[in-house]
Amino acid sequence: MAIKNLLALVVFVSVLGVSVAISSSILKPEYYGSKCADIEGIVRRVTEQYVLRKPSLAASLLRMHFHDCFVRGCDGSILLKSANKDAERDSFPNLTLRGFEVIDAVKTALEKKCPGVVSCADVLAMVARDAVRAIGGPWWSVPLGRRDGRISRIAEVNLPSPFSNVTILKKNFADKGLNVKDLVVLSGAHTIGISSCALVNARIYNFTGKGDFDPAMSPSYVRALKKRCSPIDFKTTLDMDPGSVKTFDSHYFNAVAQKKGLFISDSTLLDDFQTNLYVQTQVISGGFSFGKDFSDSMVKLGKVEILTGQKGEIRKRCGFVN
Ligand code: HEM
Ligand SMILES: *[C@@H]1O[C@H](CO)[C@@H](O)[C@H](O)[C@H]1NC(C)=O
Ligand SMILES: *[C@@H]1O[C@H](CO)[C@@H](O)[C@H](O)[C@H]1NC(C)=O
Ligand SMILES: CC(=O)N[C@H]1CO[C@H](CO)[C@@H](O)[C@@H]1O
Repeated sequence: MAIKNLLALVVFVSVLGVSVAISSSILKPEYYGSKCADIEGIVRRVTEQYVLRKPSLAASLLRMHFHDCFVRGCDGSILLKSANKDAERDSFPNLTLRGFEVIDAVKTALEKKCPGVVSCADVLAMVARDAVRAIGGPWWSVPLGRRDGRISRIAEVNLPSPFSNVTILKKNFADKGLNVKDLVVLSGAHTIGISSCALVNARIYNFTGKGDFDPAMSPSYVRALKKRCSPIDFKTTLDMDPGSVKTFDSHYFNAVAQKKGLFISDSTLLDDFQTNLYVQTQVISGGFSFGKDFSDSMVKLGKVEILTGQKGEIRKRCGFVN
């Protein structure tokens, strides 16, 4: 009876056009409980196998979940392969995505135990969490029950740009139902991982076309970056959070506060009252609330435009629709 009422409510609310908000509350950590035992243990063990051997994978797996959620929602569409090379994963920002083999290994292990039960979108959400945890980051309970999409289009990839200011970024996040706090907290993911000179050279060599650098950057940081990146170097890797790139901590906010944000999208967090206040608070408190805040915002990110109920499918292989 209670379930019937709930379904009626969902149908009613979907008709009103707010199915996103309601369906997201359908996700729950124990979703697979009776359908397959020890899912969480399998995902964690396989993820750890890879990440402990190669810790740099953690950053890419976390970023993969973010990219999945921001394009067509958290529906595993980032994982789909296209023979014509026109899927999300073929787009420019994907070039540095690594770790698809981790997702495949986890999915294979799950399929062996309970075929056709766990969605690839859920696998990705759990792997991102376990990868962060494996390198010393926080742990959060991942609400489950997402279904996999069948569509992945390169033309739809419209991720926040590293060249955007905070006004634009706030809008990008608001469009996904995420607020200003989520923006600054999730930017803290840049406490791990790497980028390359390609995305930074314009900022340090020719910011306004006069051979200058972005005044939002500290001159000593610019000098260090120039040492590593020649003006025609588009390959050499750069740490996102120099000096603390391998551990998931709050050091990123120290870097931003010292004008050592790698991208404009990092530095610009000082330009808005609320994001600036958050940065300074984490610096002063030594990241007092960052772990908890990050966990909360990741759960929200993981609910963006999800497919539930009869929508989508449970993919058998994450790279291909059934
Ligand atoms: C605020 C908007 C954001 C922008 C503009 C942005 C932009 C970028 C860019 C340009 C890179 C470098 C990629 C490359 O060189 O190929 C990067 C790396 C990364 N991003 Fe973001 N990002 C944003 C938010 C996020 C969020 C919300 C997360 C996760 C929750 C995230 C996680 C990461 C990680 C972990 C890396 C390092 C990847 C690696 O080492 O392979 N980013 N980001
Ligand atoms: C942010 O960027 C947009 C687009 O480039 C621009 O129109 C706007 O003026 C910028 N805002 C601020 C506060 O710099
Ligand atoms: C800097 O930018 C200006 C204007 O876009 C361009 O004319 C000049 O060639 C650039 N200089 C370098 C070193 O790239
Ligand atoms: C990891 C991955 O799938 N990379 C692809 C990203 O997109 C380019 C084309 O733009 C492909 O060549 C890569 O294989």
